This record gives sequence, C-alpha cells and structure tokens, in this order.
Amino acid sequence: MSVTEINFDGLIGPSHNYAGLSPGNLASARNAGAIAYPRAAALQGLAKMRANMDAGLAQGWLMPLPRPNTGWLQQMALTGANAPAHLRAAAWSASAMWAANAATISPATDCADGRCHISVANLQTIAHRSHEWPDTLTQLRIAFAHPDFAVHGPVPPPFGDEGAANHMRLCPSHGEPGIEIFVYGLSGGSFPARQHAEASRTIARRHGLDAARTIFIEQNPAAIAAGAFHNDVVAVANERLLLTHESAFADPPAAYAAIRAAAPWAEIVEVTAAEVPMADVISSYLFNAQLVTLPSGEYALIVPTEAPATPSVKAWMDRMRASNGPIRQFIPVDVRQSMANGGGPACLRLRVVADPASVDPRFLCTADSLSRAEAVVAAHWPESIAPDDLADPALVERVTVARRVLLDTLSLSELG
Ligand code: SUG
Repeated sequence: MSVTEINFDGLIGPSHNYAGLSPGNLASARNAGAIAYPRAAALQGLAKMRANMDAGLAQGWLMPLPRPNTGWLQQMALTGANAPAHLRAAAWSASAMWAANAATISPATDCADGRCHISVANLQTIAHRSHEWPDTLTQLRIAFAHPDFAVHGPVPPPFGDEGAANHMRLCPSHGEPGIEIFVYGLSGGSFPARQHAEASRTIARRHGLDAARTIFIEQNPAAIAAGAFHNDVVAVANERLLLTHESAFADPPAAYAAIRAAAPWAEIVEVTAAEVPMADVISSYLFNAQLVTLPSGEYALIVPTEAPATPSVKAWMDRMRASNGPIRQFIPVDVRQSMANGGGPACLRLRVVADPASVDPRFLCTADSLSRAEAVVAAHWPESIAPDDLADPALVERVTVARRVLLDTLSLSELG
C-alpha cells in the first residue's frame, strides 16, 4: 500500500463561458459577457495536468458534468428555449471544472474508522453551482467505490458548503495523521460568505475527526469583501507548511496559536499586506496555487502566470527563493481561461491522499489517456462561446456530443 497525494483536476467542459454568475468573485464579474474559448481552456487545464505528471506527481481527473442541465431547468418548469438568460446561463455553467469545490476530503489517517472520507459539497449559495452536486456525487461514488473510502452526500440546507476550497490540512507527511483546518465565513460585507460554520462542523463530525486535531477558523470578512470568496484565494497548506496572507483570517494571532498548539511541527509563512497588497493577492492569485511536495521532497508552488507578472508578487517570490525558505520552486502555469472566471491552479484540483491502486483507474491520468482527451477536446470542444450562443440549439447539440465522445473515449459512458 503506497499512500500519496493525488490531484484530481476538473477537466474543463465544452460549455465554458463567461456569464458573471458569481457575486464576490471579481474576475467573474469583470468578464461577464466576454467571449470564452472552451477548447483553449480545456487544453490549458490538460497541459497543467500533464506538467504535474511530468514533475512526478500523481494526477487524476473528474469529468465535465452534463450541460446545459436541462433536468434542473425542468424542475423550474423551464426549457433552454424559454428560460430567462440568467437561469439559462446557470444551467450552462462549466463551473464543475473547479474541483476544489467538489468535495471535502479527510485522509484515512485522520478519520476514526481508518477510511478516507469524502463529502460532496452542496455549493448551495450560488444558483449555477447549486446543481453540481448530484452529478459530482455520482462520479465520486464510481471513482472512490473501494472500501478504503466513505463517500457522503451533501450537508443539508441551509448550510452552504464549498468543499476543499475552505479546508486545509497540515501533516508531517501526507501518509501520517494530520490536523484539519476548516475555514468558514460569517460575513463578507456586500458579498456572500459561502462556507457556513455548521457545514464545516457537520463534515468534521461525519468524517470522524479527532477534536484535538481539528480547528475551525473564521475567514476575515474584509478579505471576502475584497474578493477572497474562498479561503484558498488567500491561504494554502501542504504537509508542514501553511502559506497565508496576513488578512486571511478574522483573528490571525488566535488562528496561528491554535495551529501551533495542535501541530507544533508546522511552519507558518505569513505574507504581509506591505509585501503583497490585497488587490494584488486577488488579481495575481499567488495563494490559489498548488503547494506540492516534489519527489525530491522539496516544496514547489504551482502558480498562475499572473503571479510572476505582478511586481509585488514577483518580488516576494524572489525573496523567498533567495532566502532558502520552505518553497524552493515556483512553477508558472497558463490557466488564463479559468482565471478569467476566478479559478486558479488550486481551484482546478481536488486533493485526495490515498493509495492510487484503490481508485478507479479511469479517473487516474496516464500520458496516453491525456493525449486521447486532448485529441477529443481539439476535435469537439467549441472554439469560442459568446453569451448569445447559449440560446442556440446547435450549440446544445455540439457540447452534448463533445462530452459524450470524451466519456466514450475514456470508457466512462456510464456517467450519462
Ligand atoms: O465559484 N467561478 C467559480 C470559481 C471557483 C474558484 N474555486 C476556488 N476558489 N476553489 C466560483 O465563483 C464563475 C462562473 C461565471 O461567472 O460564469 C464561477 O463560477
């Protein structure tokens, strides 16, 4: 049995578009109505997966969900033809690409029954994300059907749960017991706080976490109001290291004290606003990065290309590198199509610590399956989607066929 961290990326679906559906997500609002490029978007995502595999990391994927979600429209007595534009766009959203919001994962070593627990996120705060979970759950139940896993349904309403984007784990090494940190929001000024404290507490209970190794921290309302709609926009953790902006938490000294008490071996690197102002944090997505352990044991931060292009962030990265600090490498990736909807490298992936042999192999990437997926995307994903295109029945047919060809190619047609 070899337990490792596997990153499952959401394969970016053929209906990727910019509809400005997420209040509090500044990029989504700014790009509302822009033309999206689904083919380029999916190829960027696949290139990130390939680069991570080439770096020696275990890589998996989750498939795009069926879009437009006509079943969801039917529940409101609507069709694609007569739905108002905002609901039609919500039915079309490819937002399941942001797999960090698919579920919360507690590795087996943290859970009382010795199984890896997975809770699908209800994403109920925002309409276009609220209908993801049933199809996501179907997929999780197939990918993690092995008895090593316990897959749970969503936390009941009205408690919003946004999955791993508001959850961090620190541990001496991935396979060892760790501490789990749940970050919830009470208020976000004019923007919604998406992660409810009761949802976080429910997940900790149902996963059977040890109270002495579980910490609940409030997000800084000012950070949410500034555009940090998820904690993973302002903080990221991996093994012994927490990298956080000083404005991430409502009460940073109390948060750090709780973490140090539960995990004396942990290192906290705090980036100050003087070093990187909040506006640069949001536009560069420095923290929405994949903090990973390379096979050499060194930590690397896989950042969006926007990060080194931001002078304050570049200066901070240069200092970190020169100081021989805990992060030895910064690896930029181009995920601009996703970034324009507020999703960086960290949003695109769901981390699962498990033995790859226990995962349905169709959800694990190989060089060959990545090539086959790239060929399907190149041949079938629309090159561009403008807002008015969502009313075009020919585009419905196109994206439906595109997804079906992908699933057939990867022997996953049972996802329907
Ligand atoms: O929920 N964007 C996503 C971005 C999710 C980012 N995920 C993490 N931080 N983990 C969201 O706001 C935009 C869709 C649109 O506007 O069309 C969107 O859903």
